[in-house]
Amino acid sequence: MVTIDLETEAGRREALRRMCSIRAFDSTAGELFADGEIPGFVHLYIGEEAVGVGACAALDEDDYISSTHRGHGHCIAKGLDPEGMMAELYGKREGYCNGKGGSMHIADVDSGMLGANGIVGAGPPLATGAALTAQVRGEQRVSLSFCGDGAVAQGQVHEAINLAATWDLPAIFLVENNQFGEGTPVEKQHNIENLSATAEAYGIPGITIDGMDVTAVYEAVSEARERARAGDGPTFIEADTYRFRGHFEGDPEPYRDEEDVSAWQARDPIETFAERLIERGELTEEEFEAIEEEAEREIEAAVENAREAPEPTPEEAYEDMFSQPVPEITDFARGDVRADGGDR
Ligand SMILES: Cc1ncc(C[n+]2csc(CCOP(=O)(O)OP(=O)(O)O)c2C)c(N)n1
Ligand SMILES: [Mg+2]
Repeated sequence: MVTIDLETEAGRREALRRMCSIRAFDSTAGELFADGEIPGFVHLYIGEEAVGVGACAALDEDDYISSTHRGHGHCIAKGLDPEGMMAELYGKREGYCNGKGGSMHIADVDSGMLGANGIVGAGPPLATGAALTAQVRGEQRVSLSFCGDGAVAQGQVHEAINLAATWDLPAIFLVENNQFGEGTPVEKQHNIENLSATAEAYGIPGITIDGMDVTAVYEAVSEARERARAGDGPTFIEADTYRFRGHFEGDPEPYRDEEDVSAWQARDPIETFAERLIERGELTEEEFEAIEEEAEREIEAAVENAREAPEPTPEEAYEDMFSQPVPEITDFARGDVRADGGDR
């Protein structure tokens, strides 16, 4: 069963709501970062919401995703709670990774979110691994990895696709072609016009779709998921999209023109989807505004909660590092031994 059924009116409204939630989360995260209120770095997903939401809507709750350094949208699309995410950005104990991950390392295995990742191209091998687990265990789970156009030039991405293709693993490789890897335009990174042509080398289907259209993403991922579940192996999907903000907050963006940004902004995935729903008589302008306002309130509440939430204690820095406790580290954290192993 898909998480959000875009064939239904309620499903379409939920997809719109989730896209608005991502927009509100990342707009706020950008402001908080600029104000110096949250540590680390933030890469915003604004403009790319239709990719994350369309893809995760087509997945089951039990399916897995792996993400990127630009992962807030993937988390919300997969159903993670903005409150736990915001607390994570603030480095608080209530965060999804107890405040140790921050923006680029939010993970929640229970929700099928295997992790955002600061290492470009590190997501596809995780998805291939999870898909292999499902195949070995005879489970029906599918794993989808999001990665960027820049990541497609990474060796480990090709190893991951090759293995998944060769073993017919239930995986989906979804490339978010947002036209740039940092400040390098996609045509200066690759010698092929459509990145989906990569699929040919691995003998799997490859398609390029409009990543600004949540329905197009949903349909492509639904088909890929059916194929994966039938045991026919992975699909490579390239979703053409655009990041409306800089690579990171504070990026002076010398590599692109205002006109290009405006042309893509005119195809805003939230506005265009809402317009379509209004044209169909499923939504009114007032209802759309109410959805946007509710999303903003939800994120404001998440910020308030994160501000009030307790800081982790220094001792907690040594927890959650290994799945099995390492005695030397635990003893060190307790203050029983010195860093060089000697007694205190
Ligand atoms: C292995 C590795 N190389 C380089 C970097 C530095 N880096 C961070 S994001 C980025 C660009 C990635 O571009 P893309 O995959 O298109 O993702 P986008 O930022 O456009 O979403 C680079 C080079 C990194 N984090 N990891
Ligand atoms: Mg990119």
